[in-house]
Amino acid sequence: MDRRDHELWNLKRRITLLGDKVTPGANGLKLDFSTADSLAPLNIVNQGTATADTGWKLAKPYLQVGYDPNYQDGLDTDAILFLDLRGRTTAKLEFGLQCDTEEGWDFVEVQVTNNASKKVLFSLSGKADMARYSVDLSEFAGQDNVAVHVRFTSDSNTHFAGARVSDITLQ
Ligand SMILES: [Ca+2]
Repeated sequence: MDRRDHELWNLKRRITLLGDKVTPGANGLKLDFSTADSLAPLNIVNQGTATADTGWKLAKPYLQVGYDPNYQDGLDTDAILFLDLRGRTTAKLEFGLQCDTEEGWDFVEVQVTNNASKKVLFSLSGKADMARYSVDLSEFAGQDNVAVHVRFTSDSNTHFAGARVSDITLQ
């Protein structure tokens, strides 16, 4: 990554450190956006043209970008879940996602950062009906500072409906 990108990631990591770190219990963690009153413990970080209105927001029953109206160009909006995975030997993220974006240019991604690295573990672009997806986070089990980023980005032109997340679970 280039210098500016690196600086932005460091900035986001500092902001995230101020937020709630979650230690998933024996039953894991479930964020159900049909019943949630807020996005906590998710931390929303907006860059580019993204604002509280145009970035990820709670629009029951979804965590949502766009959809009535369509999303905007130039978005970089990140819903970050900061995890303490010490004491775990495995970890699996699951979520329901509907997507309608400009294929190849506008993306929903799951990126995971820890003290050492940033990895893209899931990427979806184009049109996809609501479906469930899972991402294996076991390589991060046992670690203290694990940040899971559900990130939506759009380029400088052409936009469609957006992205909707129904729930996020960690098991
Ligand atoms: Ca676009």
